[in-house]
Amino acid sequence: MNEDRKAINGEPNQDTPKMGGGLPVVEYWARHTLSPEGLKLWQTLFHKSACLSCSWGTGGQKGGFTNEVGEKVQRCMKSVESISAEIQPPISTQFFAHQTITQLQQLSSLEADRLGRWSFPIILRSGKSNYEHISWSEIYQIATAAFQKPPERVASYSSGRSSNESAYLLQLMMRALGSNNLADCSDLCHAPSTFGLKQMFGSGTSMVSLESLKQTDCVVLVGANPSYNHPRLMNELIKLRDRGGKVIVINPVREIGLVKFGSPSFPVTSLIQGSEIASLYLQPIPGSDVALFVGIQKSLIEKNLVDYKYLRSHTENWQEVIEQVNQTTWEEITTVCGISQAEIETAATIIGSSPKVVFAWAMGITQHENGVDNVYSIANTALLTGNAGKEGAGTMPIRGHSNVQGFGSMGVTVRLKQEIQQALEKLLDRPLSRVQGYDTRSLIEAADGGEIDTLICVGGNLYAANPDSTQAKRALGKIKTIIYLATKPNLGHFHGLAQQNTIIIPVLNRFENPHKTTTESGNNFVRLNDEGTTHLKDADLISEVEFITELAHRIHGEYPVNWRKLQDTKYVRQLIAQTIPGFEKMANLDETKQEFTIGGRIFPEPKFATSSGKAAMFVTPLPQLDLPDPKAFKIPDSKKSVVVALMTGRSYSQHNTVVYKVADKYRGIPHRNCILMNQIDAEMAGIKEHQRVTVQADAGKLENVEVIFGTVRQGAALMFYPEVNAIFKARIDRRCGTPAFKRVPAVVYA
Ligand SMILES: Nc1nc2c(c(=O)[nH]1)N[C@H]1C(S)=C(S)[C@@H](COP(=O)(O)OP(=O)(O)OC[C@H]3O[C@@H](n4cnc5c(=O)[nH]c(N)nc54)[C@H](O)[C@@H]3O)O[C@H]1N2
Ligand SMILES: Nc1nc2c(c(=O)[nH]1)N[C@H]1C(S)=C(S)[C@@H](COP(=O)(O)OP(=O)(O)OC[C@H]3O[C@@H](n4cnc5c(=O)[nH]c(N)nc54)[C@H](O)[C@@H]3O)O[C@H]1N2
Ligand code: SF4
Ligand SMILES: [Mo]
Repeated sequence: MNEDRKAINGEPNQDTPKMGGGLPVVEYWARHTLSPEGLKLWQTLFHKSACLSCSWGTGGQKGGFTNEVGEKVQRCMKSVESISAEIQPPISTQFFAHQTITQLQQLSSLEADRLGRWSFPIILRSGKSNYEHISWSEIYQIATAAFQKPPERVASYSSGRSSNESAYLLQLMMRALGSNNLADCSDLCHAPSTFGLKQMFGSGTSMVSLESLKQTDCVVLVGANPSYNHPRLMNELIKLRDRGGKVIVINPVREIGLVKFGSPSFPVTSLIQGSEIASLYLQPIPGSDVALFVGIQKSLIEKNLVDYKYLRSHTENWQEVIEQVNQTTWEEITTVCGISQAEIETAATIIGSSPKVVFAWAMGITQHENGVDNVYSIANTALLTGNAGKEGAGTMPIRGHSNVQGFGSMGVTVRLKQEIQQALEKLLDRPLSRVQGYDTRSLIEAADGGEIDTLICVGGNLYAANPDSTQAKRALGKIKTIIYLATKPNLGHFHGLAQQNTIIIPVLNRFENPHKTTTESGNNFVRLNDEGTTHLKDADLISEVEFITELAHRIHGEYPVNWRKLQDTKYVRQLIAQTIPGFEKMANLDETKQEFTIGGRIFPEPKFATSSGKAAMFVTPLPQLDLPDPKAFKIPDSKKSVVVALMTGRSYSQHNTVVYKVADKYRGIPHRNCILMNQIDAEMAGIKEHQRVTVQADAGKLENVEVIFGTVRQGAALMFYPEVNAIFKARIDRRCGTPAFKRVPAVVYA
């Protein structure tokens, strides 16, 4: 890299380690597993259930350390991190008598999580300043009354840590009411992938199984940082490089763990000296991935690396896509994405000459106003090179929560598959409501407009996960009753308060439930989780399944099922097998214990789940990525400032809205209130490293933010959520409602 390019792409600060992973990971493991909590931690790691943390999925019936292809693998330290949080002591019954809601609102995300586990049900009544204990009978009384409202005025939100069984029951309860308001965290996450892939292939999930990934020659990793968020995927990348394959990373930030990673799974060859991950690292402008992929397509055409025979036999609309690419000039492409033609050509050569290529992506692709186009452009590239419908190749959205994909499969979605709709109509013996349900963003808007009376949240943190925290708080404050089912306290429980009654139901987690449950990984693998016990011995907890079925029984009686019988989750699995296509094996999973890959999603040949069997291709317009002038932010003319495309995402030690540690050591960021910037941008605004600045967007500003220089491309910057959600409004991809969390126009000034 010449000096100019180096500066444009940013240089590492002196606190950045030389590689991701490495010994600190092992130290973390050792510290926790050898600590007083160690015994419980080990027991949980060995428990036959899927890891709580990410969608990669580890554990299940074959044991806590086995993956779906039977390999003995490490549970990464993120798994330990998430278990440690769950095995905290209970919050004492006296705690809330002494803590007013105003005091609780002062807590940071980390402090809220550290309060301990929810261990008895509580309520905050309107006009009261403290949460107080509430009896189960009163809970059901309030909740039942709250659901006796017009179906359009009741809603649910969910987060993908719960089980398939609770997801299925939740949607059945809501749809039996006539409500389609099933908002889910996936609306803020991979909805563009689900939407885009469904249009193209007839199936909205990854088409690459773990086995298939092991056959690939090249992974194109776009807008994802698995060294933080899916650590075991790193092992697959290391093995790929070891067998001579290539990894192309596309990310405005040069993430150290994607450059070099020391994996504890390979103590001799990788842990200490690190393994090289990226063969090629491209740092485009945030939000410009369509341009980059159109560039790759253009180069593939020019180098005659397009598989026309494949296009003719297995795709539709390919001519239009090629036509658009031909009409787009190199100048347009390189201006929009900020990557040189030569670098794009290098990427195209690698992709076009690798026999089998997997295209994997996460939030850097989906969380944009053109998130669906981003997905189309990646999948178009796969199709142009014949890389879909064969082993070792295909499109692979890297999903988020450990069971978020299961929630979608179970029908917790505002875009229900027709086959499920029909099966549910048969079960309910009447048509489902045709009123369009609220996804997460439209739920917030509807609540803000006073159109929601009752909300049930099965996990998650609706308040802190959304953009514009002031709006989220106001909107939730107009809902009359909110019922939160949760394992641990979070910001939402203290800021996302209802107008009349806010109820918190303490629930058992995946390894504590008295019954078996199932979860689905991002690789379409369904795992069976054994029953377990909780360390919260004197607590008054309930399983999600028991609460939802009990509530549904009170709302619906025995319609359309005997809800209480479903407290034995075996019967829920039988219902799932009957009504959800691809899940037939659920019917006797309890007997067979045969975990399985869902049918109809992995395509071994280029015959897709569309009506024609061909993949549909879509033209992807290049985005307009101008940033506003500093004047647009109405800061005094005298202030020197710089406008950046602010990416918001995860630090090394957090799980979504829950912060475990303040520092992000692999990016050299010492605490939460920092902005990672390119040195050239900062200097243009007269800002020095470690100086304190204001970062302002269209909904507010954060002050006293410390500037950290790092390997982020010029014009872009990075901050952490949930804190940063205070300052910007939601701009969404209209097709699926996902906010542009990864491109927030913001001004930085001292
Ligand atoms: N430990 C841990 N694991 C997790 C989570 C967690 O919080 N902690 N969260 C889970 C969930 S719900 C999810 S969705 C996933 C999230 O996993 P990721 O998607 O990996 O996480 P993010 O931090 O949101 O963003 C990923 C990357 O996108 C890059 N990026 C930003 N903008 C752009 C862009 O315009 N183009 C490109 N190409 N790249 C861009 C960022 O630099 C960053 O490296 O992880 C899951 N796993
Ligand atoms: N600015 C910005 N905002 C973002 C994102 C971003 O990248 N940038 N990412 C978005 C994404 S990808 C997502 S997925 C959302 C995440 O949004 P959510 O899924 O709504 O939020 P989480 O922080 O994962 O929710 C954590 C809470 O879930 C509860 N919980 C944990 N386990 C269980 C369980 O087993 N059962 C129940 N009932 N509750 C449980 C605990 O109380 C915990 O505090 O945030 C989105 N918001
Ligand atoms: S990669 Fe994900 S599923 Fe596997 S152990 Fe780590 S956090 Fe758990
Ligand atoms: Mo997510």
